[in-house]
Amino acid sequence: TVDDLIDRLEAEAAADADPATTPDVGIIMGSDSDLPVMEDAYEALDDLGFAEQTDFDGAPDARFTYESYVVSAHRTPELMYAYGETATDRGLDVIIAGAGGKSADLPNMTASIAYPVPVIGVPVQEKSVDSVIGMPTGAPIVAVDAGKSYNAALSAAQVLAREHDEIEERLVEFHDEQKAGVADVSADLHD
Ligand code: RP5
Repeated sequence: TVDDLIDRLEAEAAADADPATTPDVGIIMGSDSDLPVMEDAYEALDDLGFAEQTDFDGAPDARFTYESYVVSAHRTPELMYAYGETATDRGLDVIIAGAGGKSADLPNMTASIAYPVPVIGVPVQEKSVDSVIGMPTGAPIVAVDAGKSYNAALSAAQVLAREHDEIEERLVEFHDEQKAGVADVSADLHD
């Protein structure tokens, strides 16, 4: 139940776990119908060598990990509050939050609740952009364009790279691969 999930988040926050064993990136989305868009964030993090972490028990599969939950601002506001309020104590360094519709409130509300943990908002559709980015002065959110959850994950990794050289190296490698890809495509044009 939602209450069980809230209890779990609060227990993890109280556990004072070693930050090296907790998820670094939290991915949340308003509905499982957002998954086809949000899956690109998982893919980007996987590409960078992160692993998905489903619980705090035992050693994670990789040094850097992400978790994901469906958290609805409107259907489960208590869970949204619990997720945002426990973010720091649960060891999250950055949150990616996606929501769709015209009232895509999960990213912006989570940004306010989890502050100062940075939140990268993903408007799931074009019509969700204003709702996600429309924050008052003093209440920041970082956001990508509609549907660009892959870039949200790259941005999350950039945040982590300020602290972790390993992630910075992976990001530079990724960029180099992209450059090589462009060069290859150019070469193919003249074949
Ligand atoms: C938003 O409402 C969700 O983020 C989703 O994009 C949209 C529709 O949700 P469902 O009705 O498909 O669950 O809050």
